[in-house]
Amino acid sequence: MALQSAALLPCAFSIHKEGKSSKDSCFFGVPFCDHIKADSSLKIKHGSRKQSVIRAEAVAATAAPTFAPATAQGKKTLRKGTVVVTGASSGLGLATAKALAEGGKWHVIMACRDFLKAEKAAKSVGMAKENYTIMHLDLASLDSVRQFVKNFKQTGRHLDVLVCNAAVYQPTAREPSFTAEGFELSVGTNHLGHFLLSRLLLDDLVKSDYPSRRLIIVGSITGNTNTLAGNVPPKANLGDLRGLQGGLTGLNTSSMIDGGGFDGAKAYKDSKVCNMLIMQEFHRRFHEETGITFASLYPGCIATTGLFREHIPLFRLLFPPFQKFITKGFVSEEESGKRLAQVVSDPSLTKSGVYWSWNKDSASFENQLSQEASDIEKARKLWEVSEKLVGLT
Ligand code: NDP
Ligand code: PMR
Repeated sequence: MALQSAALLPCAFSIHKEGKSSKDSCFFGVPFCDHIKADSSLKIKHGSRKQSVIRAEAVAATAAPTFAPATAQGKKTLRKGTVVVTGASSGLGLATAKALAEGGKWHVIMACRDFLKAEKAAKSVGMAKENYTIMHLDLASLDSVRQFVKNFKQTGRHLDVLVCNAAVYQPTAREPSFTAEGFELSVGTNHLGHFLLSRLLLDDLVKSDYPSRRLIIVGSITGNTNTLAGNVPPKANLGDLRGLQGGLTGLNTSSMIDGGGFDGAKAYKDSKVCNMLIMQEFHRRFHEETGITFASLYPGCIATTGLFREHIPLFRLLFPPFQKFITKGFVSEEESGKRLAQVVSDPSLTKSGVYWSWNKDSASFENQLSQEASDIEKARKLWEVSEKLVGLT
C-alpha cells in the first residue's frame, strides 16, 4: 500500500543547486521508474577489564554525594543532572534539550557547531538561561572534538548523560565532501566524530555519581534492513569495511565504508548502522564494569527537521504528509524530543544494550536490530578500525 502510493509521486527530474544538478533520482530518492530497487584512560580490551573496575571503584569512593538532605524532614533530593546533547540547535536535539530543561532536573550542555544558531534556538523554544550552556563542537573536526572535551572538563561539571544526536544527510550530493581529517562527511561526522567524543568522555561518565549514567547514540530505522523503511534503496551495507579501513578519503580508496562508489543517502544509512553497532560494542566492553547504560533508539520519522535540508524542495514538501498519512510513521519534533528525553532520564529505561522504539500509543519497547546492525564480529572490527582512524591507537 505504502509502496503503491509512493509510486504515484512525481518521478525523473533534476534540480540545479549551486551549479550542481542534484541526483537524477526520482522524488523520494528512489528510482521508482527502474525498480523499487579515546585518548581515554579507560583503555580496556575484551578480556582485560580489571583496570577499569579498579578505576571505577576508586572514583566512586571519592565522589561527591549524589543525595543531599533537602527538607526539614530529611528527605533526599537528587542533584540536577548534566547532559551533553550534540546537535541541539535544531530538530530532535533541540526538542530533547527543551524537554529536559523544562523538567527542571537537567542542565543541558548544547554541543553545537553554530553558537549563534544554538542561542537563538534555545530562546525560541523558551529554555531558561540557567538550564543550559552552549559549548562549541564541530563533529566534522577531530581537533574540535578534542577541544570540546578539554573545555567540558575545565568546567568542572559532572557528566551524567551523553547524547550523540547530531547528524548530516546528503542525499543529493553527486560527489563526497569531507571532514577536516579527510573522512567522507556523513560517516566522519555521524560516526567517527561521535566515536571519539564518546571515548574521550567515557571517563567522565564513569566518574559521575549520578544514579543512572547513560550514553545514548541515536540510530534509525533506515539503517535496519529488517524493516520496510530499511529496504528502500540504497540500502545500508558496511560490507567487509574495506573502504573504512582505507580511511574513506575518496583519493586512492573509496569514500564509502563498503568500498563502493559514493552515494550520500547510503553513506548516511551506513553511518546509522555504525551508531547502532558501536552502542552495542560499548555495552559489551563497558557495561558490566561501569554500570553505565548504553542505548540507541529510533525516535520515529520526524519528517519536518533540518535533516532533509539538502533534499529537493518537492521531497521536503511531500515527505511529511507521506509519513503522516501513508506510512503513519510520522512523529512531531516535540514528541520525538519527549521520547529521547525518556531514554535520558526515565528510571524505567535503564537496561543497557537496547535499541528503543515506540508503538502507536507512544509506549517504548525494545526493538530488534537487523542482522548487520547486530553483528558482533562486525561491531568489534568497526570499533578497532575506528579507533585507528580517530587516533586512539
Ligand atoms: P537536524 O538537521 O534538525 O539536526 C541535526 C543537528 O546536528 C543540527 O543541530 C546540526 O547543527 C547538527 N550537526 C550537523 N553537523 C554537525 C557537526 N559537524 N558538528 C556538530 N553538530 C552538527 O536533524 P534531526 O533532528 O532530524 O536529526 C537528529 C538525529 O536524529 C540524527 O542522528 C538523525 O540521524 C536522527 N534521526 C532523525 C530522523 C528523522 O526523521 N528526522 C529519524 C531517525 C533518526 P546545525 O543546526 O548547525 O546544522
Ligand atoms: Mg522512508 C513504514 C514505512 C516507512 C517508515 C517508517 C519510513 C521512515 N519510511 C517508510 C517507507 C518508505 N520510505 C517507502 C515505502 C518509501 C518509498 C517511497 C520511502 C522513501 C524514503 C525516502 C526517499 N524514506 C526516506 C527517504 C529519505 O530520504 C529519508 C531517509 O532515508 O533519510 C535517511 C527517509 C526516511 N524514511 C523513514 C525515515 C525515518 C526516514 C528518514 C530519516 C532517517 O532515517 O534518519
